[in-house]
Amino acid sequence: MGKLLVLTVLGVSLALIGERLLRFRERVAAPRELEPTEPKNCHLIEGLENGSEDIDILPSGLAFISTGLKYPGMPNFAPDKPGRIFLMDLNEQNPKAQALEISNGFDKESLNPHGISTFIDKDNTVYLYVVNHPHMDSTVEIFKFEEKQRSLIHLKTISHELLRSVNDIVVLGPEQFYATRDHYFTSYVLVLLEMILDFQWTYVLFYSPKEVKVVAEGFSSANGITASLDQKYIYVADITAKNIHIMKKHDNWDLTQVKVIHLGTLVDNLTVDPATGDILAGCHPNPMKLLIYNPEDPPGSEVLRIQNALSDKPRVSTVYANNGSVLQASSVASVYHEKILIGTVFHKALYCEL
Ligand SMILES: [Ca+2]
Ligand SMILES: [Ca+2]
Repeated sequence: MGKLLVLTVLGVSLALIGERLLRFRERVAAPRELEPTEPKNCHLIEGLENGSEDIDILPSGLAFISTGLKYPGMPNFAPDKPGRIFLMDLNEQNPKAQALEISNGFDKESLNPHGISTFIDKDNTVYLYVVNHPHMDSTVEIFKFEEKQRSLIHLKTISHELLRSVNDIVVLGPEQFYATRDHYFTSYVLVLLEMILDFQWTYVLFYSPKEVKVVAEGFSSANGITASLDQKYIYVADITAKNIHIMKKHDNWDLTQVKVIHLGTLVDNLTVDPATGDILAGCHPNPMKLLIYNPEDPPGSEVLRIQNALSDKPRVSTVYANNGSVLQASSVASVYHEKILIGTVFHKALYCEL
């Protein structure tokens, strides 16, 4: 009887793993046919050769761009160079990307910037919050932006036992933010296992100096996060589940799910169009090509716009789609006055007119 029990348990486990493997294959191997789509007058931005993972644009048109992300399993073409934060003034006719100086004793060599979020205080001081992975750890760095000097003054490093494998943040008050955790494990082998078996152990965290708590969980891999214009709703991208969760924000900062919008493509960072409230999603249409990089057959890029996300029938349209011949691995898109800046995990950004 003992052997029969062992065989039964083994059989059930193998069947479960087999089913998860099949679902994983469906999730990552399914190719997505792309109809090439491009807005007007697109050109690549020089200076952002090491990627433009996340972009946050101030109401004044100044865009912050995080570059040089080193992330396990993702190609990096400048592994010895530290990451940097670039600035572009989108009011200029031909805006150029300029690296920002960082002051106040911050260890610039260890900067490995991932998701970013700006916060404007009541006195109009601009703060830039940066998810950092120094030595593959996860911290959130708070910088004060000095516009005249084009520099960032480092104010604080936030670390916490719940701030692990952080991907992106959205700041909604002084030192009050939501952050996503994209993996439960940190070792690459276990991360792969986690992806294949789809444990759904990742979450959204709320951080404030007084309270740190998990406010939403059960994501396959929580990635980009942003807030609606009125800040009543939080939008969370679940990259491997290929969807966006619309969450209601409560007074105690807890989140409850309103709905899930399925997009059928890996959804990375999210921004909101300041003029319309539409969600813009930087997406990866070819998961396998992203996981196994081949310069001869690179991963493509896709940017989707979601209109009326809160209504019964949100409308999803393609803003940009390319098979990788122009733009590889788009991770974010942000708009300002009929202009769009599309960032990528490891290559230059693309700037177009809408
Ligand atoms: Ca972000
Ligand atoms: Ca991301």
